[in-house]
Amino acid sequence: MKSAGYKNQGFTQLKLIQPKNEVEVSDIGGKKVTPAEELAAHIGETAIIQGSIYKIRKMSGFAFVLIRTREMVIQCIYNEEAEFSLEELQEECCVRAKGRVVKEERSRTGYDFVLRQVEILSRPAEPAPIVINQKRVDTGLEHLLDYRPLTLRNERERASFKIQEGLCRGFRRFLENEQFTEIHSPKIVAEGAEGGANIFRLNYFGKEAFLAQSPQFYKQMMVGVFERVFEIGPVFRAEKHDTSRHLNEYTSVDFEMGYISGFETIMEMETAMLQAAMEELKKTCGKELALLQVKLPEINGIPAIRFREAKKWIAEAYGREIHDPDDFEPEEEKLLCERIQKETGSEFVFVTHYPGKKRPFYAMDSQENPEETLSFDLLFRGLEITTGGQRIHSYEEQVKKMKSRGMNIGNFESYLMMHKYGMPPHGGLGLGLERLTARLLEKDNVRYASLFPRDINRVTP
Ligand code: AMO
Repeated sequence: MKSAGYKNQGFTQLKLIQPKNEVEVSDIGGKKVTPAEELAAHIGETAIIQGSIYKIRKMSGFAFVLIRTREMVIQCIYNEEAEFSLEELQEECCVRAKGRVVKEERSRTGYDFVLRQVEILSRPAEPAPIVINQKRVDTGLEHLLDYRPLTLRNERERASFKIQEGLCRGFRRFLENEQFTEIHSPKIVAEGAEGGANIFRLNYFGKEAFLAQSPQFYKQMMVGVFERVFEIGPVFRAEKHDTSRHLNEYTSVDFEMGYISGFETIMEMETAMLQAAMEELKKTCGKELALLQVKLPEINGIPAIRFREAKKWIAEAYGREIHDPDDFEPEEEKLLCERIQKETGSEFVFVTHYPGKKRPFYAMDSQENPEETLSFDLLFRGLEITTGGQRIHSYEEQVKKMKSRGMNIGNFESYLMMHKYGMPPHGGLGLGLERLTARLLEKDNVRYASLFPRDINRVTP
């Protein structure tokens, strides 16, 4: 449809927006901004780039001007070819720059960009209160988080989140390939799925509602619809303790699938999913992995050990007393990983058959030992990153288990609808994205792996 057509209908101000119109770079001529990734193919040519001035380093007779583009930091050279004064530039001002791409082996990208003209698009109102353009942001975690909109601009800081994005892309590609359907479940819910006290309560127009602790109920319901589903989205936990592994809002990577032969099917799927994500990182995040010197784990199968056996094993190997026979202490998770790695070379370990006492009501109990559930956790480099397992699919069995826990069945009518009207044997898992990212980057606090972490003391920025 042409814009003239609109005029005939009596409109005068109506404009037709064309898909992806090229940016008009009026001040410096030329129309097209070349993505940094493509510049290497334009050696010897004139090109236009856009980004923020990351750093200006004056040398004798010339200057290095680093421009932070959406993909990478480009080393630009200010010399006699420039038709503007270096004084016009300041750090964190946003520019479009026209210049020449020249081969330069010593540059990280293999080329330099020799500046000729710049168009200043905006200037900061004040100089940054914290230095962000050194190799690392040299400050403690609290300060790093206080200035997050700024500190994330640091090359290393932002690289962490390109890696996190790469992980999600790897998961998504893998799951799509395995014919999982991506879903988006509600985050305002009428009942908690995971039990425990860590649930946020809402006043929902005078009624009580909650923030979803997980997409558990909904992903199960959707197994009845699509058989295989996944979701990558926010979940909420009112953690009252300030720990290095807990956030009040985190990103949960969930999948759920039907027609499984046991919870082992879920562990096999997760092993393959993690393998695929590591391959995706190698393929698409090479420069970030190199910058942060990330050691990717080798995944050639993941060893599995029963919970009770693992507890005993650690107690004996390290001469420790068992304080809580039904759960791991953080230190035990570390020791187990250490020992497993020594014995098998794997940085991951599945711990299976968790005691029912510590598992939610939807977990299926083991036939051979009803005290245990057909569930597992996955530990990676000393930290639990996943919980998963087989769920109860029979209506009678589910109602019985809920009653035995003193739960009010009436509150769970909509959840139980799927059981009542037929469900296949199914199971799934939830993986904490920040925990996985933090361990991958060998950070000792999950907050480093969250863009804007929420904890008991922090809701800003
Ligand atoms: P669970 O409650 O164990 O299981 O959570 C699954 C995974 O989420 C991560 N995690 C957290 N990460 C950061 N901050 C927190 N406060 C936090 N709490 C949990 C952990 C954990 O392994 N519905 C089940 C999963 C399932 O069975 O499908 C669930 O939510 O990495």
